[in-house]
Amino acid sequence: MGEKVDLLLHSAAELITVAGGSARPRRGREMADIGLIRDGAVAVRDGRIVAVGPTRDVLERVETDRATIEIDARGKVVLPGLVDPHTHLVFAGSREYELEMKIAGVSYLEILARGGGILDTVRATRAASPARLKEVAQGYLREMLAQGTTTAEVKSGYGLDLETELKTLQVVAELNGCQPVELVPTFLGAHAVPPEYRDNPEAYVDLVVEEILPAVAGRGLARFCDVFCEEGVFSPEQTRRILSAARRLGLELKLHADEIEPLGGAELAAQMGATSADHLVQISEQGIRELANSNTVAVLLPATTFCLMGTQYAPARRMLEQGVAVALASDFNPGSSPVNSLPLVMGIACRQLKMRPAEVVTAVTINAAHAIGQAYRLGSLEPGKQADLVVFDAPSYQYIMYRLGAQLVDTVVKAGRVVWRRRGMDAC
Ligand code: IZC
Ligand code: ZN
Repeated sequence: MGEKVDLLLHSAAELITVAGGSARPRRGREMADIGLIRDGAVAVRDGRIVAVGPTRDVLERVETDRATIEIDARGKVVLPGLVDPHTHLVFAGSREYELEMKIAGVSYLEILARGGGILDTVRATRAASPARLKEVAQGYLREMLAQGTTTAEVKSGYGLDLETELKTLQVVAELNGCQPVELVPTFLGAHAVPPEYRDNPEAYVDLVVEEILPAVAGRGLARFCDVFCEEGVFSPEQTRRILSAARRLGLELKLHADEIEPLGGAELAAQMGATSADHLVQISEQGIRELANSNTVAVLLPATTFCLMGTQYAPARRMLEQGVAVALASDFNPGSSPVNSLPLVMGIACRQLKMRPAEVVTAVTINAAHAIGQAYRLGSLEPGKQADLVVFDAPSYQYIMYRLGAQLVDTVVKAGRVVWRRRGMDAC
């Protein structure tokens, strides 16, 4: 007699398990190892995976009844639920006018220096009610779920004062559980210097370290602390000070590193034992070596370079050759990446980072889960893990990246429940 199951997905043309990478992130050559099973099946009970394998084997081991939900994935590809390890999801307003400015050649940092960019979103976010912020974020989360994202990291950082940073992280906490996408919160109070502190940025760093961080940590509102370490934003010294304070308060570390100017952010992240170093477009050879010898995951954000109309992308191939563990994320935010579709990011990663489709799959599943400290329970299809999976209407996993911009997601399962299904079009 087999085990009784609640959900049985079977007959997938390709079942991509990405199994075997839960203890440490995959790096170098291991990133192409995605555990492909043809004619694959997954069985789920109480939200967890109980069996994975060829359909024939799984059917022999489990028992179904009328209450079992069956997903026939014939002709389709199944991936672990996609994990987006870097987003700025909670904000008010939008910045489509920056598109015109970028076309006219105005740079991202120039827009910020003029008091626009992040600071424009800060004004709108401070003025928005928590209910409004929640409603707006929920709309974006629906779009993300429909593209296969089942877990996302979310940063604060459009408050830049105690009240609005807490308001933002409270909204993240409320969104967790009232909709299907699981959220992991990060405090990014050091995202920009707010206008009130324009003439004395060091006093804003004092405020973050002495007041805002302790309030966030004390309320258990964030797992990670991040800093935008960039020319004209926060220096490596200020970054080190903020992250050291965060670590003393029990938060884990992340870093916006070497995005526009090479400031040694990758080295700083590796030396401080950060969970991830993100962006890395301008990473140095030394930074690559230090990341390769650390447990820090490199989170690359190629949709951002694309949206900023950059000509230089992060040196992903060099990083992979040197043994860096690479993940990919959307960087969803109203300025540099209004993109929240991971399949689009995956397609850009193939073309601009020259990552192979199998490496890309690892980068948005198990390595992305490592980048937010969730690999022990998410990011692969293995017995014991939470049953988060996405069914793509695609004949092979490479097809997902090949069909740039297409909507191929057929079904999304979160913790064993079907949470999204594609509706058909009325045929003529
Ligand atoms: O709103 O521009 N890079 N932070 C660092 C951002 C982009 C978000 C924004
Ligand atoms: Zn970011």
